[in-house]
Amino acid sequence: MRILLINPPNCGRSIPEERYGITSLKQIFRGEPLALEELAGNLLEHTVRILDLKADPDGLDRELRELQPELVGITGVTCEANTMLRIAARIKDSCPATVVVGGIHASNDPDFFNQATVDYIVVGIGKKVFAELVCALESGNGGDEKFTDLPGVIRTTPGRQIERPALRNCCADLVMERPPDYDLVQRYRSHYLLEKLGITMGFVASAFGCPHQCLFCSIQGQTGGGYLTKSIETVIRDISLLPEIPIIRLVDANTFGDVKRATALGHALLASGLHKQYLVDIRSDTVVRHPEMLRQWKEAGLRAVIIGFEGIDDASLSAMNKANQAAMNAEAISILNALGITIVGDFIISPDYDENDFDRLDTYLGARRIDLPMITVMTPLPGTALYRQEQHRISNHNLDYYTLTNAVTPTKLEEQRFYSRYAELLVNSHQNARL
Ligand code: B12
Ligand code: SF4
Repeated sequence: MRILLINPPNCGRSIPEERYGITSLKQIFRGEPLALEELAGNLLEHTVRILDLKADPDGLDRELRELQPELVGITGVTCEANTMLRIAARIKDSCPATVVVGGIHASNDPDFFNQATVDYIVVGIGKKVFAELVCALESGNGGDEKFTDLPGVIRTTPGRQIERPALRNCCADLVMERPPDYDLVQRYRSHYLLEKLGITMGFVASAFGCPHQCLFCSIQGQTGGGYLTKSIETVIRDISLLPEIPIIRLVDANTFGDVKRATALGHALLASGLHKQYLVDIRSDTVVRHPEMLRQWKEAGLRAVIIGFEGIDDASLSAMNKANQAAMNAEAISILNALGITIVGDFIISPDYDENDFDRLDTYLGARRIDLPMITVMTPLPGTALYRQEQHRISNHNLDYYTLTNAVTPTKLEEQRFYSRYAELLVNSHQNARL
């Protein structure tokens, strides 16, 4: 089958920019569409192309003309969901291809895609089941009922309620024996830069899901709450497939969810002689409980960790169900500073922030060495526990604004003041930013 896999363009709208001319809060992100490379790696029997509209925004008509796809797969996060539907509509207008959507938004909010321009929605990890769906469609037998037997696959029924499949992803769904097809994005490689350094960065997935249940987080929707890891050999193999790339971002939500395995991975990276630098996600409590593991990872090339600190006091952490304490965050910062590991620190500001809350966070960030603070606005993403809690307060339902840099519930401060303080916070905390 001829298959086109599409990564949406950089999209998402900005309230501070549109209403108040504050442009500094809108961000441009770069990185390879690993989801599509993973899917393509399990479609070796087919003719597959990846179109990355983030790198090649005008490429759609050309790809449709050249490949004449029989099936199109589209990925995307929540702020890209409207764009995914627009792309689906353009495809349906121009060719008879079957359209399949998947990814983090489709997994958390499949109902959103129950539209005439979409044929199938894939919920969850998808690598195994997507190949099975393609085979079933290619063989053309069985009818729609057969496809709905595939775990995580939903046949759209516009105008009628869809049935959400029970999600029980397991290690077999990772299809480890088939690596991501990195060659398919070779033509875009120069776009995948760590901008501040001008160094190319590659993505490798080593684990899926997370053992925790933070209120705002949409990762649960991907694995149904499970935490699944690739074998150490698979991770080393995938990294080796990017020989020219000096920096590897392990894109896992939580690389260290299983400490024994993470320690073994650190040893293997050191022994591999790969000589790469790594960026990984870790929780602060893991750093505090296992500093020796961090020391060993540093030796293996760990350059930076991304930590969801989220809040600066126990009350806010507890409200987010973070299962962590402010003291852990403080201790983790000291440990990482002492080890010389760069910290990318995620913080979430609430639309309920008042002047005092902004002052406190500003003071907190000024007093600590967090090399690159990333500050987002608490956003009830559809499908999350936070969404169920905050649903009645949501004043902006247009998913284009769900970039995590807009308030979609009313702000306590006057709105312009809220965004001015937010922008000011970023300027102050980024004065000595480094990665
Ligand atoms: C790498 C990454 C990026 C890269 C994405 C590269 C790209 N695609 O162009 C970049 C840096 C560009 C990026 C940008 C953003 N990101 Co981002 N990103 C991630 C990260 C760390 C890893 C994603 C990944 O590659 N995973 C590995 C792949 C293999 O897994 P996967 O994506 O889930 O895909 C699998 C399945 O979902 C499924 N699947 C996926 N797509 C499809 C499609 C089809 C057809 C099928 C069948 C199956 C399928 O199969 C895949 C293989 O098993 C995640 C966190 C995480 N750990 O998931 C956040 C994450 C996805 N990002 C997030 C966000 C919010 C953003 C931004 C809005 C910025 C921000 N404020 O953080 C922007 C959006 C871009 C824009 N403005 O338009 C959120 C999304 C939450 C949500 N529900 O929207 C996440 C979950 C992090 C978080 N903060 O919680 N991101
Ligand atoms: S620890 Fe991180 S990945 Fe895990 S649930 Fe919390 S925010 Fe999500």
